[in-house]
Amino acid sequence: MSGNEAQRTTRWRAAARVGIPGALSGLLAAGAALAVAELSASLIRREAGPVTALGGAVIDRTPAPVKDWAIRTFGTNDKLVLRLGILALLVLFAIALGLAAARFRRTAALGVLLVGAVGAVAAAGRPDAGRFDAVPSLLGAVTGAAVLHFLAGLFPAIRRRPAPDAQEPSPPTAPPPDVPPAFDRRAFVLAATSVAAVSAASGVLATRINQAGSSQAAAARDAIRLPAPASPVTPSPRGADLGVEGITPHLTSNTDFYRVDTALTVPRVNARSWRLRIHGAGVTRPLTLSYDDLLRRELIERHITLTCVSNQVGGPYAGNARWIGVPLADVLRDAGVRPPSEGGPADQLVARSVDGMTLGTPVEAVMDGRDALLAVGMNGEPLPFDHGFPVRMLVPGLYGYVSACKWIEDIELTTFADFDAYWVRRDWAAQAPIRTQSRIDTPRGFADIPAGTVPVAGVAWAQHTGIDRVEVRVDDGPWQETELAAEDTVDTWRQWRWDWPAQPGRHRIEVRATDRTGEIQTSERSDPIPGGATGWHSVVVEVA
Ligand SMILES: Nc1nc2c(c(=O)[nH]1)N[C@H]1C(S)=C(S)[C@@H](COP(=O)(O)O)O[C@H]1N2
Ligand SMILES: [Mo]
Repeated sequence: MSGNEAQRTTRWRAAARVGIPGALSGLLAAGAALAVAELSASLIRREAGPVTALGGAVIDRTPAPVKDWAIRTFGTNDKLVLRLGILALLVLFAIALGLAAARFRRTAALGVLLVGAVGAVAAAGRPDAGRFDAVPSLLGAVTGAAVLHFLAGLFPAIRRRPAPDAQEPSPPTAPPPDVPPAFDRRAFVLAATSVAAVSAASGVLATRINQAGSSQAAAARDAIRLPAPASPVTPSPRGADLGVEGITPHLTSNTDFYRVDTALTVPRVNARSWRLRIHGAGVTRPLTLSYDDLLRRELIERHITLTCVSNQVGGPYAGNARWIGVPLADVLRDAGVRPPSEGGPADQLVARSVDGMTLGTPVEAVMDGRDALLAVGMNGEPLPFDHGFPVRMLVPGLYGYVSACKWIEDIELTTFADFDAYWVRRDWAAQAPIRTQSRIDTPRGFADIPAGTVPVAGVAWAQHTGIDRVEVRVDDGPWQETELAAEDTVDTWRQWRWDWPAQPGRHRIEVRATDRTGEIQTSERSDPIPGGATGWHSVVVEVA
């Protein structure tokens, strides 16, 4: 080993001696901060936890194209990816601050406080923030800073070394400058282990408290018996399901139903204390309704196909369920609301949810006779938490983001001129009727299939207008009329099928639908933003 190498090795050893306890202290401080923050959030409000609050703030500030990309790339895992991203960033900060603490103990502790302050600001700034939502982040920050300051006091500080040629005479009693001061390894390990143990225990306790809250909410939901609807659903006609292998079933189960929302933790609303307030322009009798008030009204049950505006051509964000609810138009009339066509002053209904989401719906559409609902039931059970328990809105024919407010708690009558809802502020259209779409479910894209008769099948939707025809073509050949499933209602999607005499080779299959007004689905490709994707779905398959 050359002298130079030996010197380098010694320097590495010295760096490791400070670096390892430094990084470790940073991570332990972050762990302690998060544990204390999550524990206090479990007692104050689950959503006030710093990771959830930061995630929510990030979601709200993410530019639309990035959000679309995230939904496209990660699908419904987008929220998990976001959480992991935030945690990864915190780990990096923690290591950096821990390393800095070796030399700048107080500054590093201040850095921890600063990171915590960011969490506190994010938590307090959430649209649904409670009065104490900043507290968990602040408690966590103080804990983290104290832990880092304390641990950093136990490991050797990096001292400035005199330059090699400095002729500074040192008093004979001073220790040689290259030797780090003694490091009481046992004391550090003991302290680090204690911090880790207490943090882990707090984390477990926080999880337990959250789980207890969740199972309490689940038990309360399970105990609910929905009354029989005064107007039950007309069963889907026989033949609404064509029974083709690989096709989307006509009715979507609750577990298969897509979920799209900005909620990082699904709200668990207590139906007993839940209230819906209806107020605003033209409301002559403001109402506050309880869950029981709704259940005492006449309930109707309907099949309605819901679609998300961010669905790509051929995408999965559409589902058809059997919903039970109160006709929203009746409730609005009770409140004295008249639609614009009858001289009412409000053309927009703004729904607000317990998690601060706002959705703006045309009053005219809600009151034009369609089955707009304050829904309480989905496929025969109370709404699942994921889908808006205890009450959500649904308006056949309108994309979810302008109509289907989950966890609703407030309805305000206003105008489109006066108020932009959440997604409208992010450049999505203020008014968005669902665009006619058709999708090939089978065969799947890039499937290898044997030559012969191949069933090509899927679904098409044009909610509240109806589907009159679906055609497919292969390799730009002539359009072929498909067999349409029996129509359930104009508010539901419709299956279609065509038997393809498939010859060997690579082929491209395209589909297009015609709605009840006779309009053929446009071939022009457009992005989901601002008002929903257009264009024909196609798949390429290999026939052997
Ligand atoms: N409170 C709340 N309601 C919401 C949303 C949301 O983010 N928050 N997303 C809307 C959107 S964009 C759609 S497409 C539907 C999706 O409903 P689902 O998750 O039950 O399928 O809910 C709507 N209601
Ligand atoms: Mo959506």
